Amino acid sequence: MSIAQSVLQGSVRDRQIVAARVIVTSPGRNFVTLKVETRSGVFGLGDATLNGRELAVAAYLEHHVIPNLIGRDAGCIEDTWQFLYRGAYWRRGPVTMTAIAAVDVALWDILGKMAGLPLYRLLGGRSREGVLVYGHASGRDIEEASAEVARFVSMGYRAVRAQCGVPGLKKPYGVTREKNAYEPAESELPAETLWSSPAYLELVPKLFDRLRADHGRSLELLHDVHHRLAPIEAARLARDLEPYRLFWLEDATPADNPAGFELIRRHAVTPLAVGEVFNSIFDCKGLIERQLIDFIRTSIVHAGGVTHVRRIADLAGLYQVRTGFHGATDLSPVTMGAALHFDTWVANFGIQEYMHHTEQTLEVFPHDYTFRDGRLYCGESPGHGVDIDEQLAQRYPYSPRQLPIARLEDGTMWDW
Ligand code: KDG
Ligand code: MG
Repeated sequence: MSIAQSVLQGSVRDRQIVAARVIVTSPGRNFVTLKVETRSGVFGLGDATLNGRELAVAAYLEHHVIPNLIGRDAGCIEDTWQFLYRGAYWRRGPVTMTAIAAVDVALWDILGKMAGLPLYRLLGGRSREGVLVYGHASGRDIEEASAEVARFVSMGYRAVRAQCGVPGLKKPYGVTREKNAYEPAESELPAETLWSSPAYLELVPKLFDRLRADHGRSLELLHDVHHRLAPIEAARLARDLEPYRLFWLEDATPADNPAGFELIRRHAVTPLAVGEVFNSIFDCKGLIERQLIDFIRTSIVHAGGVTHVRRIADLAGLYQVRTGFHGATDLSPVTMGAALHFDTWVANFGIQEYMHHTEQTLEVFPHDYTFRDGRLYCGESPGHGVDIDEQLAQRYPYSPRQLPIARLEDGTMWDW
């Protein structure tokens, strides 16, 4: 009997989890991967990377999750999710939900491989051919940022996020020296950056005025504030940017207090995206139900995997809020693979963030997704279509890195 036949005929013995391991590797940047193995020899991979806090998730998996997995039926994805979430007295939080996501995605991968079906078909099948993605253009000044946008357009991108240096500020968020490579977690202890909301608020409308003049009206343009503004400042920026028709303005103010977004909505019709740091449907619920946002960015890796993010997307769909998953390079190719299957299926898809992983990263994680004409296409291999070369992974030992912090000129701590 083939593996696929045995699954369809319900061979619990074949599906039993016999081993699970955490693989930490740093091919260009740090990644944590969970490998779950079944008695039949079929294995699944889940991403467990939480930038700057990698070993916290690895330890949670090794000490508190893996011992519970051994002997379980890999096919009981929902029950395993509920066991890890409801069964734990201490719930939620980025570390726990990233660990649960790693297990969940690995189990969906196993199910796909055993059934001989790509993940998007298990979810309900194709809703679109390719997945619209946005790339990251950044420049030290407006001139350079516009030239970078042009470079992305020439590569086929239909949507580009644009960030730009702020005069007088060293290292503002999102501005990189190396083309295509964005990695803010660059030192063992957090680097200090300077922030000034007034200088930034003066600059950003000028940036988008120039981008529309240089690149026309049809290109989709996005911008990430990275939680730096107070609600009333965010409202002003969203209003000032209205003439430039942004696809979205991201993380305009911290979402700890969702009511802050009411102030933005009262003053502007610029679409808002929020949620890359969320890890539960309860973080999203108020913003979605009160229609305070237009795109939800919560990612599969940081919010409990396919099983939980599917519930978030369904809730969002009721309010015409669309998905726009986080896709920075600190989410491994395993997350990108799973996200692309999800994006290919989900009814209320909006856009997918896509930053290029380095060649080193891509060699360690062989994958079957491809980029063409501004869209990513998931492959047809069973599961999520991303593997890990464990031998190669061993050549890149963990290298501790933390994300930067931001301070105002007078030394006051700020949101980075
Ligand atoms: O680890 C932090 C990064 O993922 C974050 O800074 C990237 O804001 C980000 C984005 O929109 O991709
Ligand atoms: Mg962001």
